[in-house]
Parts: sequence; structure tokens; C-alpha cells
Amino acid sequence: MYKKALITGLTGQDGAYLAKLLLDKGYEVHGLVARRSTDTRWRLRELGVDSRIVYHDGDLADASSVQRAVLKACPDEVYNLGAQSFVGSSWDQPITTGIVDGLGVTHMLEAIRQFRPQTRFYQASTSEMFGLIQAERQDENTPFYPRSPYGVAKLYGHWITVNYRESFGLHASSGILFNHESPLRGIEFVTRKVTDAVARIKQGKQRELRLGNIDAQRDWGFAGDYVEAMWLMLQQDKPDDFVIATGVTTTVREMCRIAFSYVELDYQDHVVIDPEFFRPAEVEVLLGNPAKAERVLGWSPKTNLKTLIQSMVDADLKRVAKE
Ligand code: GDR
Repeated sequence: MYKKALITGLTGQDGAYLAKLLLDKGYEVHGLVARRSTDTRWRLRELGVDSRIVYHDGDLADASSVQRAVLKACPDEVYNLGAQSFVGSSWDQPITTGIVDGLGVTHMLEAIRQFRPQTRFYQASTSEMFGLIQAERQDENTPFYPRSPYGVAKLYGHWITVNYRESFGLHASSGILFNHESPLRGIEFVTRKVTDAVARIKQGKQRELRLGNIDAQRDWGFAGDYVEAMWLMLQQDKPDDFVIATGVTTTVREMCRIAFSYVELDYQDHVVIDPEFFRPAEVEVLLGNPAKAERVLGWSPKTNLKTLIQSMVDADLKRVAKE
């Protein structure tokens, strides 16, 4: 028998890659999607999966719509990827971020507990929960210290997942994913902001790139590799929490150098530091230890940062040329 999955955040980067992965495995894929006047399905079209998904109108902030989606879809697996996911915006919209990224998780867990307790649940947790890091390499036992309203809301989402697992015996797992990127990344995130600018500068459509703290360090992987880890977590007999990372950390500055030098440009000729893009509180460095995921899930990252950034520049060069 084929399985059914319900994905929240379906129209985002991870939602699109995960939908493709599950469809390729023979799943019936459902998505909870908020109705918007703008086009939100371009990533699904890009991966050729748009017409193969069953859409449910709804929003994580609205508990009744979440319940309705669970009752209609009858999913075997729920992947809760929906969130206000841009850290920078979370200072401007702390309440929306808290409702969607925090309470939204409880809306889904409650729907599962009440109507379909056999459903397996995946929560998209984040390395932002480590924030002001308490260990040089962060793993499942590292204490949390979030540094943004986003990180704080996600920490609530993480602990309520753990709590429902322990309180009600739900098969609920939390993936603590470090930064993961792709050509489908939103333009507000720094990798895509850089690769898009590189393509524009190379084609004479832009001259400079304004960035904030380029000394920040991140552990960047490829989103396509990371959605595989989400699926693997729900195939285990026992629910658990896993850090998903590459184990390599790189500065934003070095990431810029990789992107610009790929098209024979020097980032120093184009990058301008602009205080507007600094955050009220910064996460200076993140470096994950994915040893448990390797051991238990048999998962390891397949794509290194250079290959990833170059593939993003290639995609942006093509897209910008068509504009
Ligand atoms: P992050 O991703 O906050 O780590 O969260 P982002 O790419 O936005 O920032 C990474 C680092 O780059 C620095 N930076 C800039 N960032 C942006 N966006 N724009 C700039 O101009 C800029 N200049 C420097 C930032 O200060 C930061 O240190 C991402 C999101 O996908 C989260 O949803 C997810 O949970 C985590 O990754 C893991």
C-alpha cells in the first residue's frame, strides 16, 4: 500500500524538494497551503510536481484549518516545515513568528493526537536554537541559547514536539537542521542573495552587493540532501531528535569569494558593508556534528559548499539572462 504524507510549508524550498522525494517514492502527497494572491507554487513547478499534489487550504496559525487538513488527508506522515523562516524578519514580526513557528506546531500535534495518533510527525527544528553556542561543535546534547524571536519560537516548537512524544507516545521526531541552501532558496537568505547578485553583476545589471556581518560563520549544506534525512527519521522504529549538518563551517566572506571567483570576479570590488543588514543580536558561528544521524539513520551529506554555491550561481546566471 502506498503511503500518504501531509506537508506544511509545501511551497518553500524544503517543501518542494521533500514533495519530489516522496512522490518519487510513490507517496500520495498533500500540502497545507495558505491562499495568496501572488504565485507561491513556482518551486513546485520548477521540480515538475505542482500538478501531482493534493492541496488543502489552510494556515498553521489557524487550528481549525490544520485539523481539517489532517482529517481530510488521513496522513501516515506529517512533515511540519511551515514557518516564518527568515531570522531577520522575526524582530519585525515577533508575534506572527511566535504564533506560526511556535503555537502552529501545537496546532498540528493536537490535531494528530486527537484524530490520528498513529501518524508519524516530523518537526523542522533549527540550528538557530543553539544561537550563542555552548559547545564548539553542536550536537543533540548541546544546551540551547536562541538569539532571535525566530530561534525562541522554534525552541518552543522543538520542546512541544519532545513533550508530545513523551506525554502521549506520539511518533514525533525533531530534525535540528543547520543551514541548507539550493537554487530554490528565497532571495532574502544570504547565499541566494549573493549568487543572484553575482549573476547580475556579471551580466552588467547590478554593480554592488550590500551585506551585513560577513564574518558570521555557518555550516551550509544542500537542501536536497537534507530532506532525505527528514524522511529517514520517520522510517525509524523509534522517534528521536537528530542534528543534520555537514560538520564544516565557513564565513559569509569565504562563501562570497567562492561565488564571485567562479565567474572571475573579486568580491572585494563589489561587496559593500551596510549596517542595515546587521541583526540586533547575531549568531556568530554554527558548526554541527551529524555523527548520530550518520550512525542511526545512515545519513551523510553528499554536496560540498563549493559545488552547491557554483550550482546556485549557474542557475542564477540562466535566470537573470532571461529577464
Ligand atoms: P540564517 O540564514 O539566519 O542562518 O537562518 P541567513 O542566510 O539569513 O543568514 C546567514 C548569516 O549571514 C549573515 N548575513 C546576512 N544574511 C542575510 N540574510 N542578508 C545579508 O545581507 C547578510 N549579511 C550577512 C547573517 O547575519 C547570518 O549570520 C537560516 C534560515 O533558513 C532559518 O530559517 C534556518 O532555521 C537556519 O538557516 C538554519
